[in-house]
Parts: sequence; structure tokens; C-alpha cells
Amino acid sequence: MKRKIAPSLMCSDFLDLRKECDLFKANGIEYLHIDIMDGHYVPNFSLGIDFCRAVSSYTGIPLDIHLMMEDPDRYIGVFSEFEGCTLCVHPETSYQPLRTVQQIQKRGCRAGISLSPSCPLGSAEHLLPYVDLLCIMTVHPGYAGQTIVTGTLKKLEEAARLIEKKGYGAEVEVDGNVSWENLPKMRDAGATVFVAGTSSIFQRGADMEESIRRFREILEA
Ligand code: S6P
Ligand code: MG
Repeated sequence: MKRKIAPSLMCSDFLDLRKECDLFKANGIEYLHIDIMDGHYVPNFSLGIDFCRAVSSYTGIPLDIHLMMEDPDRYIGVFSEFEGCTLCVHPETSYQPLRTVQQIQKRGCRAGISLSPSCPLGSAEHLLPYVDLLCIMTVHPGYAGQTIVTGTLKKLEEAARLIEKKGYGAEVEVDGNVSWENLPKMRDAGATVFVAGTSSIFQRGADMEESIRRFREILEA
């Protein structure tokens, strides 16, 4: 499976968003990772539906929408309008997570589940045959710029191994502190989609195009 880069747009320089979107298009970025927060499931707010519309229509790059919210079923209809997008939910936020996954797929989207560091792999194992993407969060949901939580790399490795062994088709995404130091470990642990944030391509002062090239080289090594 080709390894993919998903820049996390909450880390963008919003005053220079068009320039960054142009760079993503020119450099073959596979997904745009968009964090949606409700101020309840996580103590923060980030991006919204109008932001999704703007970057989706401008770039044409498939969206990877990470729903950090209570009762995500209420918003599946709203966020499912984007061609080829992934809607990723935290299973503990839905009473019937499998039904939520199926509702997402019924609307023509790819369905993902995201496991925060507090959520063990075993609690979601039964969902793995059904999902298009499993996101292992390596920081607590809610903020960019955090440090990796110990133990999450091992969970990533176990998840990737299990998906491979069982022959499930799900992509394995890693989200949180995907830094130059952690990236090779995450690649070796079996991740296939990498959320790039302030730890790598959005580092202030660095050349973003050069950072994307460096990121890609590590993924392909
Ligand atoms: C966190 C969110 C993540 C962050 C990403 C930022 O709630 O789900 O997607 O945007 O972790 O990257 P970094 O490198 O600052 O951790
Ligand atoms: Mg995220």
C-alpha cells in the first residue's frame, strides 16, 4: 500500500491558506486532514463545514475529516457531501458505532474510526473488518503541538499487524506528533497514512515544499 501524507489543516497559516493549498496540489498530497471539534468531546474548537467546502472545491484533494464530537450521527449528513472523503469517528462517541460506520458508507463516503490514547485496540477490534481507515491517535484529541503519548506506538504496531494478518482492507493512519524523529518509527510500525502537523511540514520558518519532500523521502525509504 502506498504511504500517504495528510496535512492537518488546523496547523495552516490561515492568512496564507491559498499558497499552502497550491503547494499541496503541486506536491501530490493525497488527503487533507480536517479536525472538527465540538467543545464537548474535546475542550477546543477548530474547523467547520464552510472551511471544508472551500479547501475541497479549491484543491480537489479528498478530505480526511476527523470528527471529534459527541453523537457524530447528527452530523454525518452535513459532512458527507464531499466526493471521496473519509469521515472518521471516535467509537465511544456513538451508541452504535457499527451503525454509524454503515451510515457513513451508505452515503458514499469512506468510514474511519479513531482511537484516542485512552481507547484500547481491543475495544474496537470487532469494527475493523468494516472500516476503510483506522486512525491511531498518538496524542490526546483536541490540540496540535503535543508530545507523543507513551505506548501509542506499540498500539499502532499491533493494529497494523492485526489488519495485515486478517487481510482487512483498512488503511492505518497515525495522528499526533508525527515528527522527524517519530516518523520513521511510525512508518516501521506499519502506518500507511501520516497526519503532518506542527511537528513536520508546518514548522514555522521552514520551507514547506522542502519539508514535504523530506517527509516523502522518509516514507519511501
Ligand atoms: C488533534 C488533532 C490532530 C492535530 C495534529 C497536529 O486533536 O486530531 O490531527 O491536528 O496532531 O499535528 P502535530 O504535529 O502538531 O501533533
Ligand atoms: Mg486529527
